[in-house]
Amino acid sequence: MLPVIALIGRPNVGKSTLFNRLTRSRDALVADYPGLTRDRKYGFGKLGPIPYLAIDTGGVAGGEEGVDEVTVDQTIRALQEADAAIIMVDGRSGLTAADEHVAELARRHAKKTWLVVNKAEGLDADVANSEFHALGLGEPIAVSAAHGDRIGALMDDVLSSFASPEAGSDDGADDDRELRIAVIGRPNVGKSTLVNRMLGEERLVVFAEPGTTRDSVAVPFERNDRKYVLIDTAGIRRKARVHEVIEKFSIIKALQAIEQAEVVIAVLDAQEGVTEQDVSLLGLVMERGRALVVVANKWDGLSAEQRRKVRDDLERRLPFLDFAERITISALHGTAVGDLLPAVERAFKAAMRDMSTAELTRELEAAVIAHAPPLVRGRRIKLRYAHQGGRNPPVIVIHGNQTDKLPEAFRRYLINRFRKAFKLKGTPVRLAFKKGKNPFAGRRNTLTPRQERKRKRLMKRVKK
Ligand SMILES: Nc1nc2c(ncn2[C@@H]2O[C@H](COP(=O)(O)OP(=O)(O)OP(=O)(O)O)[C@@H](O)[C@H]2O)c(=O)[nH]1
Ligand SMILES: [Mg+2]
Repeated sequence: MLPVIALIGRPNVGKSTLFNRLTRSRDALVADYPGLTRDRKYGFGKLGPIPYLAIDTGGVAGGEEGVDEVTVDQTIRALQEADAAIIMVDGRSGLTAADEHVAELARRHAKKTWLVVNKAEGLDADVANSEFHALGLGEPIAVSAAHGDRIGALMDDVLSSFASPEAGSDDGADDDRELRIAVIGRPNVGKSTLVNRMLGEERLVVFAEPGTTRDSVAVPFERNDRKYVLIDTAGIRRKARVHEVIEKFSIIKALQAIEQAEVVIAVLDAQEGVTEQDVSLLGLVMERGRALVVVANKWDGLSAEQRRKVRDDLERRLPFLDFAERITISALHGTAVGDLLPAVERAFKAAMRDMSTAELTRELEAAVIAHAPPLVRGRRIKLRYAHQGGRNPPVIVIHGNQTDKLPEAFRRYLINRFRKAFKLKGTPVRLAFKKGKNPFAGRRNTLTPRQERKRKRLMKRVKK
């Protein structure tokens, strides 16, 4: 499980600014895809020693301004879902009644707290901090979220109190290892019905056990000599009323499941269409780089007209998911449920694909010949060679000149070329760009084709 960090504070102290910094993809591998919501409250982060999940909250007003009950409720819920809270105050405007109110919420609901004095750039840390000792939340830490000052040190401190997740589990390279599949989606889209269908009726009893909000149920099973684990994020069934599924939607729970799985099955309700929450959840799957199968459930009972509309909706609202297979099913009747595991296997295989430097570079060259990159101030952007920088998801590292000027449309063109050439259906693909003449100097196993040929020649000579 990733540690969950909630950011709380009164309005305008800089919570969202810090959240954006904490969840920004470090290497800017995630491109700006059209249709993808940028405005997030939940996100994966990796600034510091271990990865984590961050929650942004609305500002809690207090004192003279009066209390907004909805925001307070949401803040309390965030604190309950989180393992630690960063309480933010504003070092320029000083201590306010609202800060006291926020501190009180933190004392009551947070498991661990860090008091952070923001907007401290250019201020003496001791002076900025002095009046906030009164909040009784320990030694304040002066930072600047906007400038990034001391954010690294803050996260080192916050995260050092949590154990690092098991190393090496991300790759999933081991063939014997079970394939972990997370089933996610909004409440009532039919996740439990689907999971039961996939497992067979006899496993139903598993789901009668209550859990907590944070827990998902992990169910191992075997099919065709292959081991799987289904991670079901569906809600809790109270024993008293087994027939009624009481499902409390938690994005954090979904994110934890995405983190633990190699492949995600995202379930939508075809009768409801694609909702805002679906889009933002799917965006998070993509941002995390997980292989994905999109399932439109409740396909039964839709007219031809309605079906066309849902198909349109999927294209129009989820253009950033054009890489994923879409399967229409009826979990209730079992229609097409058998297509899911093969699709999951295809997506996983694509996510784990190995691509040689020679093949990648050949495809890059062909792409550039078919469609030349643009000129920037009279100089053509040069893309020279490519090699694989990771898998699950596949990362393709491209070396050249002025690569930071490459337009988004061209990046997408390249991704589509690689996708076709290497059959990367079902997985996000990431491009990383490197500038400079000889980035491979002194490194092993990352030679360009030309360097590789030279190395082989040299090796032959050495052997003689
Ligand atoms: N000088 C300075 N300004 C900052 C810093 N961090 C944020 N700001 C500014 O403070 C303002 C509020 O920032 P937000 O991140 O939106 O604050 P928030 O806490 O999310 O606000 P609410 O969501 O409305 O509660 C913006 O104008 C930011 O640019 C900082 O470190 N230094
Ligand atoms: Mg905000």
